[in-house]
Amino acid sequence: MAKKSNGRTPQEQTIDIASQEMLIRANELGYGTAFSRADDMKACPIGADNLCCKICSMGPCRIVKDGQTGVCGATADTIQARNFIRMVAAGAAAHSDHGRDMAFTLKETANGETQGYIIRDVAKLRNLAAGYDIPIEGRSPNEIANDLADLYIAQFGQQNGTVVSTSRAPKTRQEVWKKLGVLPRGVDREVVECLHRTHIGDDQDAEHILDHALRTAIGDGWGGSLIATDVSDILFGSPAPILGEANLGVLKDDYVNVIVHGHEPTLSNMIVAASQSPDMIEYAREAGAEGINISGICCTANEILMRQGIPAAGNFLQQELAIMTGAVESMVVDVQCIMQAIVGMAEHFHTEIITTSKKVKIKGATHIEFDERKALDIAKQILRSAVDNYKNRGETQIPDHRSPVIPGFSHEYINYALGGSYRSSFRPLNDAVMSGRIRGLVGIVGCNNPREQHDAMHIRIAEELLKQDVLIVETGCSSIASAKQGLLTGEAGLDQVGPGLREICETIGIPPVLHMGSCVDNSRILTVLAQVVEEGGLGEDISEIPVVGLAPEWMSEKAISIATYVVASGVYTIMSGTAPVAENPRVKDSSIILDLLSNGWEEKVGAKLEFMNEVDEIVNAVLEHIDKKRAELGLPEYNPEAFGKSGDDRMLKLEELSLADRRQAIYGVPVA
Ligand code: SF4
Ligand code: MSK
Repeated sequence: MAKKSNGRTPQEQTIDIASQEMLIRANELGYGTAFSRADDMKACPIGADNLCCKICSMGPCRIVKDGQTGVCGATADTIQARNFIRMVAAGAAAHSDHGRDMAFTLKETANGETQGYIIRDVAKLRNLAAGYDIPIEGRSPNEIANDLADLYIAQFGQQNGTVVSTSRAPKTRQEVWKKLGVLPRGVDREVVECLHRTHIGDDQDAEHILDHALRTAIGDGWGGSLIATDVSDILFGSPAPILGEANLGVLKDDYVNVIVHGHEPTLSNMIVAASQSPDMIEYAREAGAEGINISGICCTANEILMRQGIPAAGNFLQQELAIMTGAVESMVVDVQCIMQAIVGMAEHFHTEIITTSKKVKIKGATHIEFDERKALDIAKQILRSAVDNYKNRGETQIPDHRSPVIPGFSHEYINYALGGSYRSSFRPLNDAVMSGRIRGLVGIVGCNNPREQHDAMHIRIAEELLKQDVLIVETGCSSIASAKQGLLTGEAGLDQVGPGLREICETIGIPPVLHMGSCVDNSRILTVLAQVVEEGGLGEDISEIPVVGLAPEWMSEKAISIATYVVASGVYTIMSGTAPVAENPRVKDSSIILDLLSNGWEEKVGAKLEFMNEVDEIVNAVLEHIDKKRAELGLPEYNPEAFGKSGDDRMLKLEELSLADRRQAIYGVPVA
């Protein structure tokens, strides 16, 4: 475990200054981290291209030269397509199982079987239910929620028909899917079929395999993930802007620090509530602390940051680094993106790792199983154990770095922000794109990967696009990267953005990068795009909007599923870092899969999936695509000179002038 990195310097490993401080400490103490392990472990070149197969015991087979096949005769493109769809299946399963659990929690809450949960967003519940023809008039929220939960639970095991929430995509998009035969029947059914098709001796046509990848991913984005987001909003409230902070400096020396890490909002929200209860505060004070300080890592951080303003301690690659501060009493984890290495790191300190999901145990961690029926009791049990551990704390080193952040731009809030409750609408957004003040829209999502410089791609791409008047929405670890760099506050980012985008941000009062939640909340981006289409003026389908999806530092199978459903929805998408399938110059057939994912999918669903590694190359591809879509819509060519002469900026400049000059500037002619 204790190992010094043989590779990059901390400054080369991450651009985040707080993380650099912790990596210097890791090197001094001789502790290994994901960064040093990535430096020390050379990736297998055949696996990196996804040109190996171990689906049956006639293999494992490795394709390393032209014309070579597996023992069964499987060609390079078949093997790569099978590996790709299995990643989609795993990613869709993770998101959707989360969605299923949320739907069961809604059902139990509606029937009074949970402890501490209530239906918080009755308006969203009623809107959604009405959209699915569930009667709402004269019925209590619990009655409506019970029916909506039943409908949602049924979508997972449904055998025939269509996953009901796909009806929230634009009609034109639904037609594309229907024609192609990729409307998902049931979320689970499509995942199971991925595994069946890729068993030895089944589907051996790469294009046909990838068609099913689209179907499975649509079942994730417009099914399981959308259900997870809907239910989280109903139970915990739809996010709206709120002030928070991000980075390791949110940990507090004189408080009991508890970090929640993973993805599900159910336990983390209850831990936040319990930490604010007088009995728990008193318990912490009796132990000599000022109170209990909750913060988050990864998407659990996003869930409580965007709803309650609870600070984010960091993103994916900071989970070990947070423990290295020596100030964390407990790290409470649920599902997804939890590195086994945190248990080993915690052994050097006093931190207790607590697993809570029925599905996740880690050897060496304490397991306190979460049960929604006793949610508050379990949350308090976990906090008491953290307080009891406070006395074991040794020397601490908390980096003094944290940035303010304004998260919470749900689809519903954007609607409200643009038109108020009287006339909520996406019209101003569409108009801003049509006029060219906003050149186009980009979603930057996804993870960190220690094989890249931590946070660097997310930030460099975002900074370049903001200068080009591109409005950015972000989720997951990408949004935490931007939060740490101060891009998610109103004023801080505005001196870095183009003139047209700046006018819009100043007028509406929004940051140029909008935080839209956790990685399961990429479904929010889908519904935003559906509403942009519905509002009119930017095409009849999502594929006509000047929009691009980016996953710069992806690492998880969920990211592959996300990229696939974003493309299936009609959005050109670029992933960078390690490509899940790559071309090997010695294996001619290995180019087939890349062509199917780009040109093949463009023909089928109107959007490509591509892989690029250089910031300039990515930014140019994004702008080229946005400008192409603008031209196809007949919109004016992007011209930054045309804007930036109205709004606050102009007024501020006017104030600097003498009265005569001010009149000249306003009226355009000298005025006595
Ligand atoms: Fe090899 Fe074919 Fe078996 Fe894969 S399925 S391991 S290619 S024999
Ligand atoms: S947590 S999937 S590292 S975004 Fe959602 Fe971050 Fe990627 Fe996990």
